[in-house]
Amino acid sequence: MKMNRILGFFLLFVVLVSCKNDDGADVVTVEARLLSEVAVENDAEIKAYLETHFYNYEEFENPPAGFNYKITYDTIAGDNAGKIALINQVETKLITELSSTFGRTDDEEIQHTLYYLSARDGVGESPTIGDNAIVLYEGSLLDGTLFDASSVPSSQYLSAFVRGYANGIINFKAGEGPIDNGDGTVSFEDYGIGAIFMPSALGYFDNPITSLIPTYSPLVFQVDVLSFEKDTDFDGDGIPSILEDLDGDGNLNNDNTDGETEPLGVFLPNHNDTDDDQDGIPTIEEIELDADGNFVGFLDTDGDGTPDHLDNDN
Ligand SMILES: [Ca+2]
Ligand SMILES: [Ca+2]
Ligand SMILES: [Ca+2]
Ligand SMILES: [Ca+2]
Repeated sequence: MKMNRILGFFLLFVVLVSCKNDDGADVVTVEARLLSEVAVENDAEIKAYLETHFYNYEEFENPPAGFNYKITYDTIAGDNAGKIALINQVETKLITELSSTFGRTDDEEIQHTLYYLSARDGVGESPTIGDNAIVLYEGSLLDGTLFDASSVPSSQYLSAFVRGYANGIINFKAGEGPIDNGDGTVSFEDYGIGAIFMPSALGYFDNPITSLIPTYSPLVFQVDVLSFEKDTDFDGDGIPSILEDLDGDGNLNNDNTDGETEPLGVFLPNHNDTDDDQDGIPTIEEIELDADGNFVGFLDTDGDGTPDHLDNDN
């Protein structure tokens, strides 16, 4: 239930489109489908799409004059019968999701496949799941219905977004920039461009952010990873967010050292908590920083193996 709350919080955090209530007083009911059942169905749907579609890889290989570097898709048929299918160009990553994330009590733990496509490699590094990334994005359904798009570069703390999106972006490389154009504008060059195909459990599952997305729907995102803030410290406690993933599973939202003692209704995972052990001493005062305030390392004053900022009896 606690995870559901935090997911709710983060979903609110990422609402980038206007949500309208349905007109009238009709009661909308959502069928509570099993995570395991939806996972199989979504994966089959994504695979069928990837097997029967290609993207404009020839344009990315030899960009025509004025090419806009947008990924477009078409069906493999007719004149395009010889194109290389997306399924042969994507990479995959397995991500386990729990039904309890969605408030379910059936204790399902299901592995999902995330598919991602790099259309253009960036010249920079890749962000981690704990970083702020500066991106342009477009979200759509497999049938091409666009449900959200950025109009200007957007700074996004990746761990505040749905897992499929964040876990896709970290595979792409940023470019160079921001480059000051001297006229009050900045630009980015040679950044990574890619696409992400995700099952609904790595997206919005039974609680879409807009009525344009059907419940339990797979999602497709196109992203331009312009830049990122290396070693982002989201809660400002002196520790780069990525180092607050205690179990190292690539999910920052399931590490909450003081979860048992946080006040009712509060669930602050360590990357979003300025006093991680709730001993009243801010984390930033329980770690080692250099003279400029940069993170140096953890302290373990009583030598019990638990660092001071996670040790409430120290
Ligand atoms: Ca974790
Ligand atoms: Ca906490
Ligand atoms: Ca923290
Ligand atoms: Ca503390």
